[in-house]
Amino acid sequence: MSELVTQLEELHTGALAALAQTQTTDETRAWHGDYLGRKGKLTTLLTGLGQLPREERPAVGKRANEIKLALEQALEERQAATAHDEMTAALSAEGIDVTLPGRRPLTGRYHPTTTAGREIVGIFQRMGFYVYDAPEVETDEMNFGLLNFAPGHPAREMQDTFFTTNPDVILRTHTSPGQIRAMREYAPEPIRVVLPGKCWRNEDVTARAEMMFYQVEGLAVGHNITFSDLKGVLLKFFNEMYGEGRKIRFRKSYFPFTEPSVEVDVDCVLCGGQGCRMCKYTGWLEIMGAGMVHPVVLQNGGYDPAVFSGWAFGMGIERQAILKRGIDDIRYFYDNDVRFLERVA
Ligand code: FA5
Repeated sequence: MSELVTQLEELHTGALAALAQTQTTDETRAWHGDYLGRKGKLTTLLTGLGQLPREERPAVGKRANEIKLALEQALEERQAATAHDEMTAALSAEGIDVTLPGRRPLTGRYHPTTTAGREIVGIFQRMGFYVYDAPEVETDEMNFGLLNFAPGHPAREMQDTFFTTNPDVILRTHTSPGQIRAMREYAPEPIRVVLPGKCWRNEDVTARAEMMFYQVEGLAVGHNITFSDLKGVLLKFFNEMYGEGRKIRFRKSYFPFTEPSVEVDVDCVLCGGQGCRMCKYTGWLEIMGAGMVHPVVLQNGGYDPAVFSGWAFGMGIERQAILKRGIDDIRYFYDNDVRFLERVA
């Protein structure tokens, strides 16, 4: 028997013993490199085959092949065993304890502006108003001209405007242009609509004013619509929104698109009318502008002012949410601080 065969047999035994020691897939891979790889012990040993006498080579070669196959087979079995052990260990480490209480999945919630907006719109819907959607990007004509703001009239400066690169196209500064759109769609039928939506004003941001905010516009046009209907509808609204017994007051005001015009205030719910930062120490919160639709605006909407009359109002949605939930600063609404959104929603 040649020396090489003895070495092969020793390698076989040694390799099997080493393989039995492996515990992990990584270790079996390393073992493969040590014995069967291109620079492994078996390959190295077999380079001696060429030095053997010609007649011995076939038998030794055959035995070498058998050993190689046997080692490959043993490796396959060992790898299957270690993979199984590893899987079992991983499963038991990550084991599911079905008796543990479940984890509550995170769910979204409505933004306080959405909640307040829906609440406001819902109250008016129950009084028979339809919801009318109008665009957020408007023409200067719709936002101002048709609402009776004369060109260059100082009233335009009441609402600092964001312009687009086309000076005739602006971000609407209030929901009132929707009045014209709704009237033009329905005239000469009587209408009762509310128009909720986003508005922009190029203003200094303070505790009471944002650059982007939401309004709800209200509009009623018909044959015998009076100022006292407006008062009745708004009283009903405030009692539904803030509970019976709320105090409101009308102050005379000016809007180019209403005549007469009023500012509607509610007693401050934060301080109960005592005076605080929110109400600028007056005890009253300014909630909305309102008034009888100006005859020129009725006409621009397609109604004959000799036959039809109407009133309109516009209120800030955030201001309602502030009142209802005792928030003292409008800037929280769009800061996107989740702690605020979770607390108030
Ligand atoms: C108007 O915007 C009128 N279009 C309202 C109106 C409609 C009058 C129909 C008559 C008839 P005013 O600028 O006052 O009016 O705004 C109405 C309300 O929007 C305010 O009372 C306030 O609640 C809200 N608001 C106005 N500017 C801001 C702002 N920068 N940030 C937050 N809310 C605002």
